[in-house]
Amino acid sequence: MSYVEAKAKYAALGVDTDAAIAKLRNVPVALHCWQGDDVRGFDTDPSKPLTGGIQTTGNYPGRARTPEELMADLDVVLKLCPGTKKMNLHASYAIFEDGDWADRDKLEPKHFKKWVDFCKERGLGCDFNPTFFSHPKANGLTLSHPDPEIRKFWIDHGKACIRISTYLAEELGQPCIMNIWTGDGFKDIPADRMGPRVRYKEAIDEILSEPFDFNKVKPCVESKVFGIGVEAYTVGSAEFSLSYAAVNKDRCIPLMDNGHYHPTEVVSDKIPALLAFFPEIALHITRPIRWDSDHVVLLDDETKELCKEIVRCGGLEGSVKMALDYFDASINRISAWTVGFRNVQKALLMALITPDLTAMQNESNWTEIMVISEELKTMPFGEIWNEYCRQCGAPEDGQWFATVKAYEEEVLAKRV
Ligand code: RNT
Ligand code: ZN
Repeated sequence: MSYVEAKAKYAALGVDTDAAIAKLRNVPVALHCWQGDDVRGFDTDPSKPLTGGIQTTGNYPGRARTPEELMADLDVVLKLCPGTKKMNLHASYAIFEDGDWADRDKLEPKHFKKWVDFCKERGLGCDFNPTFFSHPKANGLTLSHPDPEIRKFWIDHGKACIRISTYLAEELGQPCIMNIWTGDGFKDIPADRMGPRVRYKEAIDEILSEPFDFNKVKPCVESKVFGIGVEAYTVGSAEFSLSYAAVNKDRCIPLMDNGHYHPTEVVSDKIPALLAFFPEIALHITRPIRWDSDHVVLLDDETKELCKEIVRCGGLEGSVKMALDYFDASINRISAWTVGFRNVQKALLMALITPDLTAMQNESNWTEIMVISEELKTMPFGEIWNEYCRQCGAPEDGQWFATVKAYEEEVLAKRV
């Protein structure tokens, strides 16, 4: 079947596929730099393990070890993915010139100049994240630490990151979403649950007292249910983070990561709940398996439902800031990046060409909603997707993996 035939089938359902394609092409989705090097970054000893409540597993060959390698890998991914991409960096990806190393509390915009050049050359915006993990001072607690000196170190890191985010936004002419996530928590039952949360709240207040323009820098607070090694208690729980964002709406937005909830909760349902109260929300799109395992995003039911809610709730108009967040070290990392990014694009496109059945719902016509929803599953979506890829100058399905294999042979396999 050709695109023209597929388009006619959707038109019969009242759907304009050309308009859907045109719309999706301009919606930014942030591509996380950390899939390429297993979240290691460049500012600490690469032989040290990742700490702070997140973990990568696997040792597939070809991990990027330097900024040059990571950028080269990103270039492959950017070419293989349709749509508007935006970079997403962690502070730990600072690039230091010889002898110029700075600790996290002393990071400056200049340490991200090479990333700005990278983004400018490719017409990308850039999001940013302070890195409150994988550091000698990140031992269990950071922003909620009882020791005021450690707390101050991390508050200063957060403030430095606001300045860097302003730099990124101004240089690249697009808002920078700056996400605050810490793995602060305890392995076992705490004696005091309140103290760390009050300290965490005050520490975020201090970070956000650093001057910034909320139109340029969008600080977020990301919640979590638990992490490996901190199973009993998470300082930045769902209630904590959502409440923080709610009472600081003028300078902060909530971020939901769909790996950070109890396994029967779904972020798709939480999107309209939050948008009833917040003009803007942010998402980390991932795939949890039993826990926050950060597997590559698939085109599975929840990814589709999540994207359906984003589209239905008007999120593509800017109220939902989308970012990927996963890291699989057990498979080819370029492929992991590409599969996940393409799947989010697929799910968004699928949502855009799904007829709006609101009127049927309002008439309690659940019978027809079911019939149409089920029959949509056998519509020729692949043709619409391939047309989208063609219009974006990206490879269609079936046409990109050979590039990854060749790159693995020529480049990744030589990284030993
Ligand atoms: C960890 C959080 C956090 C990180 C990244 C690297 O559970 O999801 O967003 O994955 O910041
Ligand atoms: Zn996340």
